[in-house]
Amino acid sequence: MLPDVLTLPDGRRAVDPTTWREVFRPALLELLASHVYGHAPAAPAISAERLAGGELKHGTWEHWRITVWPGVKPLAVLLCLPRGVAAAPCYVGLNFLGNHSIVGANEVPQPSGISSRGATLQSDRGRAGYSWCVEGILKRGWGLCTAFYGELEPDTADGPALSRTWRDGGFAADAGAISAWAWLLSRLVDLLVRDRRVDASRLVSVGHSRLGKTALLATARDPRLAMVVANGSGSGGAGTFRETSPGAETLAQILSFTHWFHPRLGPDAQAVPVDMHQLLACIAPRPVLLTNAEDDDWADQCGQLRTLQAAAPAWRLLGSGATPPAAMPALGSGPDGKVLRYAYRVGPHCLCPADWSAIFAATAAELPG
Ligand code: GTR
Repeated sequence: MLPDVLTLPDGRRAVDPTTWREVFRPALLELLASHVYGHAPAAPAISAERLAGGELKHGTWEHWRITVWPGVKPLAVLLCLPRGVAAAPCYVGLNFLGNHSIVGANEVPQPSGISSRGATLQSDRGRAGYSWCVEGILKRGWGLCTAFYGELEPDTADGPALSRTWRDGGFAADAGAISAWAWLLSRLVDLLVRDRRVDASRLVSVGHSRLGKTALLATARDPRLAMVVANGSGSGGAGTFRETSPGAETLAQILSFTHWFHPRLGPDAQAVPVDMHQLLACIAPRPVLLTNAEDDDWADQCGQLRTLQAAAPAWRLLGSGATPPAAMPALGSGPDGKVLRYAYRVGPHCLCPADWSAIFAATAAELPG
């Protein structure tokens, strides 16, 4: 059984929107930080410069370099903006293969840093354009802001990590990589909110798999994100630790990625005082879209719907008319539900154009211009 989303482990209950906002949500975020992901510091003021740019069919691309933390090497950011839109809403998320994989122009640099596969590859140039549907995003008048996830926080157990730099700076020493990646996603938000060409009220975080977990945590923490899309996020994302479906990744299994989480997180789900419906609840009353694939049992497609349903009382408490789907939506039928949405498609674990069809439909419905 998942614990009631409106009750804290110490028995305190959220009874109205004020206690939710002032006591309950901060308490949930603290439980998530101190038992699951680790803490992240408040943001220093970033500095940013635009270094290159070019044309795309339905817009433009720009390469930015932002300094996110004193003494840490800069982060390369790719910003794509649509043509002819005064203030464009924007998708924002980290990518797996490098910015050059999304826009293949030679002037988009291949980032340094380490993913779980190792260094970025020149042969990936332009290869992930398909996953991100850049032209489809631009054609709809939206922008995309992204950075390579491993540039400052490598996806290895022993790499020099941002979280270690924070420790040297006197901050908590407990941040896992997901916490650091979520913090970096918010630095992209820092860049977007000061750009007049962007509609800062319509920033939607997007992430796949471990970066779907990251997008959920970033949106739970950062109220400037208006909506989240988590694709195949699974365990430690929209897949709970306590109620794992047969064939889905368990807490004990995901702990093989020790560096993703707080060092205290152990394999006994019942011993963790917080679960993933409470992570989702920290996003309330903002819209959530979970997208999943039929051949992705590991990500616990059915369990994720239960998480969405278990989180819904938080939206109701805040007066939102959110309604998650009552049952698994038909494959390929589009994003079912209201505010709390779920889309289910055929195929394997990946971010692909069919996911973007659902993302475009859900963002148009939830965040109309
Ligand atoms: C898997 C991991 C999942 C998911 C995935 C990914 O190996 O077990 O939780 O995060 O990696 O990020 O591709």
